[in-house]
Amino acid sequence: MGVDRAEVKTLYEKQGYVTSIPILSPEELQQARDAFAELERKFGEDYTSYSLHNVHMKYDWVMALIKHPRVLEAITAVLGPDVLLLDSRFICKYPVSKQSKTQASNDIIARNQEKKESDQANEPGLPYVAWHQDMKYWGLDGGPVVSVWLALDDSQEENGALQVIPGTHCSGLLPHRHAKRQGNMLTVNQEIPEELVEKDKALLCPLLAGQMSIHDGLLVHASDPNTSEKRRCGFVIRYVPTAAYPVQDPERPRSFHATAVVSGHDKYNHFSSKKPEL
Ligand SMILES: O=C(O)CCC(=O)C(=O)O
Repeated sequence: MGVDRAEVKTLYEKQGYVTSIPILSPEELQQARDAFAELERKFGEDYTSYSLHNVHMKYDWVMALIKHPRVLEAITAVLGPDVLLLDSRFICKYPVSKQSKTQASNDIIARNQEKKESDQANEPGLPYVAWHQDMKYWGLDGGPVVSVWLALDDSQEENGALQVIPGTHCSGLLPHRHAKRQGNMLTVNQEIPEELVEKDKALLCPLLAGQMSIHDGLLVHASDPNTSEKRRCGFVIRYVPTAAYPVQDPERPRSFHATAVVSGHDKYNHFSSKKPEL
């Protein structure tokens, strides 16, 4: 099972994303799922839904996913040989029956179970990810950001798989505002106003557990709530070429304290001064 680097690069440049790239063997997938289950037991699901941020600094198995040879084969095909890990986070949408009252009231859940899926996708309160571009959040220049979405569970329409609008990586950075609908999982609650999102062009990126999709930092993407009884856990990894550098935004000061060179060499050291003293 290898990655066709030329195909990945061509598709990525054309569409802004590539999906269904096989990464983990059945044994590797099982190990990752077991290790994640241990974190769920230790921290609880309210925490593991979105707060496992940059835990590659703590757990070798997480760093191993980031440095997985097949992941890096695809990433270096797109970014070239010198690559820096910027950030990582698990994003886990739990089955509708397990979501806590802070995320959705029991009344909403009970009503959801009787409603059609199309209605459920618009239910207020259930965790979802609003339409956005990753670049808006990162504030970088000097190179693109590539995001990996590595599936630990099958990710389908009913449990809120990623959706993308192909080609939007060529549209530049769109305006963002605070999301109007409750439940947006994004850290700063950003969203692109709906009149600027061509939702009729959106495509779902379903993945089997162990596969990944990759998308450009300017690609417009989102995901609906999990209205099923199946967990949807993904590991999101952001990579940049070592030539990229942080842009200071006085409205949103940022620190990059979890970076690491994962391929090639870093002759720039743009991020190294941002690391805390050990
Ligand atoms: O996990 C999701 O549903 C959204 C992930 C996302 O926005 C991203 O990978 O950039």
